[in-house]
Amino acid sequence: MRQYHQLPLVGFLLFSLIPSQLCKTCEVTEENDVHLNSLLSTMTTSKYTSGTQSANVLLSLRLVGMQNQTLKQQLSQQVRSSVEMRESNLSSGQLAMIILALGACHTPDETFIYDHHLISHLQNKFQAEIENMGTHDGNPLTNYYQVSLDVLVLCLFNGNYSVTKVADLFSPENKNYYLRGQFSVDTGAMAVLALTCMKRSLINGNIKAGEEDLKEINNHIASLVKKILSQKKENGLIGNIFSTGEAMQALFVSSNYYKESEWNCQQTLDTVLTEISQGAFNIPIAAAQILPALMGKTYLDVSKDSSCVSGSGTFNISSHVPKSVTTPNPPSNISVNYSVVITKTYSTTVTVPSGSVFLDVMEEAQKINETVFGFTVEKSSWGPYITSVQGLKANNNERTFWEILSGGKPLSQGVGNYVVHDGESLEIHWSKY
Ligand code: CBY
Repeated sequence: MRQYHQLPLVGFLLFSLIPSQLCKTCEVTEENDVHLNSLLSTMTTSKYTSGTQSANVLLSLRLVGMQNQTLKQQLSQQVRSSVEMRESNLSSGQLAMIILALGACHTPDETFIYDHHLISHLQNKFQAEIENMGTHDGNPLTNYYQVSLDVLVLCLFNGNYSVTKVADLFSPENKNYYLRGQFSVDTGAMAVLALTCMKRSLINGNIKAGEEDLKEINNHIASLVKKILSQKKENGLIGNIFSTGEAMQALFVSSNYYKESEWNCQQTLDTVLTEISQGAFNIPIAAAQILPALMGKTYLDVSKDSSCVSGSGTFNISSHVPKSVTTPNPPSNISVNYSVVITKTYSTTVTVPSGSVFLDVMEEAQKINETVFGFTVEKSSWGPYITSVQGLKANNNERTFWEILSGGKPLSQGVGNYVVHDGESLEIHWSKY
């Protein structure tokens, strides 16, 4: 579809000789700005309900050198007030993401981090994750994606943590890398970023540790990179569409751990661009998590002085809002089967307007029978998250959750985004991850 400049041989040779500390990236060319613009308008035209969501978007915009000062100011304000209003309620990874966003680019936001002692709060929250693992069969309070974010941020912002302890925690055999028996690419990628930050600090002498720790960290990175690459699909996506951006970041910073033939970055990039044009990244956090990789940036760039100067051209955000992907059919109703599965299955048929999402079906079913289909929901940065059905509550200490499926297959979107189809069989299962 797109023409790519052939690197002349000399350039190619030079490229192969780049010292291993540098990243190998592939980036979009100017002719694809249109795709990036659609991501940017998803991020800029949304209403932000959670501080973490704003933080993710702010981080992304700062990393790629977006010029829109007013928007960045607004986001930064939202992020700071979410800390002032509910610091103690934030989970460890939420706080880590907030620090990452505020600390990117050496803006006055940096002072906020230190005035509010956010690094020492994060140290405490990270400590609580570790303690919970000690008392609850190795299960953290949240999950390993967040624990990895914690370590990444403690490393980037010179917080205190034990290198030996972290090296042990991040052993690739740890069950927390797996969700429903599947290696979680999102989680593995975040761990590679955290471990790479630690490795760099050790090599630069910023932190002290024994030879053994460095060796262990190296082995973990190697093994995690292998696992990430093993999740590469034929079309180049890694894991699924929503984990690909983070996987790309991990592969950018670890290019000396795999052969050039093992990953065709360009193919991955092309597939992502096609998916963007089909509206796959239509929620702000999804757009925010893919954008840095498309510009060859990673979360490790946060510590660099140059991380926030924009590249050649600045984006030209079109003022028009992209059309919603759901075609505005004339109002008509569809009917779907809906079941709650615990040990017994409870089923019903529900009629909803076409274009409805999974959550609408659950609400209709709840109206039919509150006892059987009653549920509770919480806001998350990815949209609504189901916390209980029939009063049965998901519990991280027991690794239980409510899994959503269609036609027996787990969905890769949440209840607030998955648009249901006529005649579909939807289920929500009491599951273990
Ligand atoms: N973020 C987090 O703490 C979440 C980390 C994450 C790995 C995350 C995916 C990746 C990311 N980039 O943020 C993650 N999901 C986790 C850890 C979990 C578990 C959360 C519980 C815990 N211990 O903290 C759990 C329970 C296994 C889980 N995700 C469940 C679900 C399902 C939610 C259903 C419900 N009850 O509402 C669901 C819908 C899968 C299903 N079929 O049931 C699900 N997750 C999905 C689809 C996703 C993707 C969202 C994609 C989208 N477009 O909405 C995801 C990006 C994500 C969010 N989960 Co989880 C993974 C993917 O597809 N690549 C840090 C915080 C600061 O933001």
